[in-house]
Amino acid sequence: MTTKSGLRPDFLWGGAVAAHQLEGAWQADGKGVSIADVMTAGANNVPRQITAGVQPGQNYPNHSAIDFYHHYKADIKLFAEMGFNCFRTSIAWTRIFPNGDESAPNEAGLKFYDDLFAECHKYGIEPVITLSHFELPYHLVSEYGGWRDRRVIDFFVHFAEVCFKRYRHSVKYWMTFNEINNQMMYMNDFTVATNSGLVFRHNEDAATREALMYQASHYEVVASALAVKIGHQINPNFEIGSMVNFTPLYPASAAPADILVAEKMMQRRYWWSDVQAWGHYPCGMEAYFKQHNLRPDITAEDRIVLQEGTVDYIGFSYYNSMTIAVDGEGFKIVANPTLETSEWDWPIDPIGLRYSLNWLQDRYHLPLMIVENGLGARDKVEADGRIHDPYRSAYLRAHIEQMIKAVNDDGVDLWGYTPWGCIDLVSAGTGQMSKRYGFIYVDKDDDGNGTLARSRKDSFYWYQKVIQTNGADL
Ligand code: P53
Repeated sequence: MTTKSGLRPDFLWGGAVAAHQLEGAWQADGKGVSIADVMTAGANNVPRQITAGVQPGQNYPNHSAIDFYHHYKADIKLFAEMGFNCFRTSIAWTRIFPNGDESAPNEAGLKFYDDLFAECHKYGIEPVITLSHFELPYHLVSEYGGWRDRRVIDFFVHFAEVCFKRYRHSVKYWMTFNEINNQMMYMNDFTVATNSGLVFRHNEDAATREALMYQASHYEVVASALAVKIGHQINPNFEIGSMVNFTPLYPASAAPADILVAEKMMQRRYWWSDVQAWGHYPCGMEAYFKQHNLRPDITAEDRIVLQEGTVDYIGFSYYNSMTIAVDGEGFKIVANPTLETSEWDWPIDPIGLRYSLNWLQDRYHLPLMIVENGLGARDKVEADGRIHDPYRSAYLRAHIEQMIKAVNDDGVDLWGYTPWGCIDLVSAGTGQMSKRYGFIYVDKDDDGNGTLARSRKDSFYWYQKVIQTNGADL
């Protein structure tokens, strides 16, 4: 059965956030320090620094964020007013295990999410939960070197198991690792730190970085598979998905060398979801490891685990496409002259979303969920307090149109849509507040000043109507 738009009647409409980007309260009720708590503020093209522990005099925007920890009741009420029937957030690992390697969880942290999920259910809002969204306990980074250490698998699996048991009746939709494939950009310090808690030492050159990234990634896909397996034992009705950043790579021209390099780089970018969906490494990656003399520690037992813990659906973020051309032995990312870009230089490509849905459906034959999409933009508060943000609804409208085409014309099995940052929060990439995604404005600036008051933007009412009509009235 479908509705007028063609979407399923139980289509999941909501919004997405991550604990570290909105909760604040970084030391409340026994919470430990996470990797996000040592990320300084950056700006457009000014990278955030990862400091060695929390240093005096630095600005760490995630420490207070928008203080959702103390505002969640009022915020969820606003989500309910918009008509959300789902809400994607993450569980801050350090609220449950402050250091990451304890055996007993922190009851106060578990209780916070009991209350949060109960508040969602009060309004018929289904939580969609990411277990690890750039929130590795910092202790695991400083003492174990992050995911370069196999022991971190057990710490994660223990964390997952505790959450699955505690929330077995309050959460049905889960994802293991947020944008697990970002780290393919292993030369970017921020990306490897957020994904895997990898902080490279000075003597670790490019080849070492690459090898460690594959090692950490392997441990993560094993941990993910173990979590899937245990989760299904705890509650067979759980739907546990992977979560990849999906950025299709378009060949810059019809030259066969460009087509091939785009295809090869797609293989290198999406092997994480291949493993999570298929239960084994794609042959192209096995060949790549051999060719490059990469010898990740992959045991025969690991390979069995991978087979036993395949995911139920594919969750993915979609913001933009990228365009790639062959460049000597390698490749380069080039501008796509057919696309406009945002103020933060992200291309805007709604058709790319339909392309992505087709690609993922054909590759995995699994249900899909768009768990992030959106436009980071500056907003202006008018004298009367209103916020006119037609650029935001225009961006989302164009993407929802393509999503609906993918469902109706291409037969894609799509469960839901949760645009990113439904309430303004701290940008992951830049640490800014001024890069806003929300339907709900939060009064706080990049220097941390503001009342934290919430107000409805014009897009709030637009999205409310979209949800009310299940996507028929855009
Ligand atoms: P911001 C890089 C590239 C694409 C998506 O990003 C990314 C990142 C990491 O910065 O992250 C995802 O806040 C991520 C969210 C993040 C969102 O996209 O840099 O899952 O945590 O906030 C938007 O504009």
